Amino acid sequence: MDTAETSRIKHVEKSWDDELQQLVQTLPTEQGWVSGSSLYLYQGFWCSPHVLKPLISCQKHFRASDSDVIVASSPKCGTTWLKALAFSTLYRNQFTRDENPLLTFNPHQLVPHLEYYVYLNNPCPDLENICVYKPRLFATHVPYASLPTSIKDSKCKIVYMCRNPMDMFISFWHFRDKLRDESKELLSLDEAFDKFCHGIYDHGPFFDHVLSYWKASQENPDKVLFLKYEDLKEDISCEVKQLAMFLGVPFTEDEEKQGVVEEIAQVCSFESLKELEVNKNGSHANGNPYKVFFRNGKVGDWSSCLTPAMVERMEKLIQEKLDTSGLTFKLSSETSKA
Ligand code: PAP
Repeated sequence: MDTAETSRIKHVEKSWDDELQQLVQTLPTEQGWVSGSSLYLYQGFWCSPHVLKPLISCQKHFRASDSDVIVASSPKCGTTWLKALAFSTLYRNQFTRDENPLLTFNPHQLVPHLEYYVYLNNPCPDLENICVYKPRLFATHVPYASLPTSIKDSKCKIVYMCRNPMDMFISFWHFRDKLRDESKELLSLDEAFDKFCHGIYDHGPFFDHVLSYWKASQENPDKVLFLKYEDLKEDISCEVKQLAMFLGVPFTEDEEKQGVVEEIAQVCSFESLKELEVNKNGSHANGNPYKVFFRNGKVGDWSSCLTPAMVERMEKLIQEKLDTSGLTFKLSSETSKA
């Protein structure tokens, strides 16, 4: 790159940083769950300052193509699982069972996150190089309304994964705890729960996030597939078949007879991913160990952590927020509540 080009890029980056600084000053802010951290309310959802820049870069520059697949989720709703399943289903004919890259790479390496990875340090990343397999598969935590316009306007497909808010909350609190710097303190479960109920956590409010994709899936079921963590736990084969059908790569009769669906379910299961060397001892480029993405992977874990008062508060919120939406959550492996 010549000197003129280098200085042009520096100039663009400087003016972009200035623009961002100005924007940040106009955004409502709240303290995050870890001491010294803050969250900004951007386009109606809360996000950490380090995500704002790549997120806005992505909104400005990402051009979806019709064949792209986007896996979307609110954090801790089963993103890792969905990435593994989408990857293994979509590309199953591009490698043999024993050569599935999932056996040696973490799902987050294989399905890059748009705002946490692809646009993290570069407003114009080389997408073709980042996506080794085709069609391209990306992930995002952004609510539907804030997706880059081309994702909404193109024919690309979106698969959304949600999870009941009580398990999601507990999972998020533990995740924050495991990743925090030892010198920082995490809010108590009580305090964090209160913030969560007010929607204040990365990519919250929870109900706005979930409902944004729920409505999109109802309006356009060919574009947005809405999956629930609890349903996958209950009948993974049925959900994997639905996923494959939605992505336009249905399993053939032969594949079904050969047990390909069950193989995919097995390789992507919590138990098998958790035991892989990469997920036990590997870590992300930012230093975060991959093992933090595999805690216990259960439905109903909240029941041993939340007080009856917390449960009552959340049940009321669920009723109030989901109201007539038609969306329901399974809160444990036995009962189903709206
Ligand atoms: P992310 O949104 O930050 O990428 P995400 O993968 O959604 O994280 O959340 C991790 C949760 O999914 C953990 O839940 P837990 O804390 O309640 O245990 C993790 O255990 C669970 N998880 C990860 N992989 C799987 C899997 N293959 N099957 C089921 N659950 C899984």
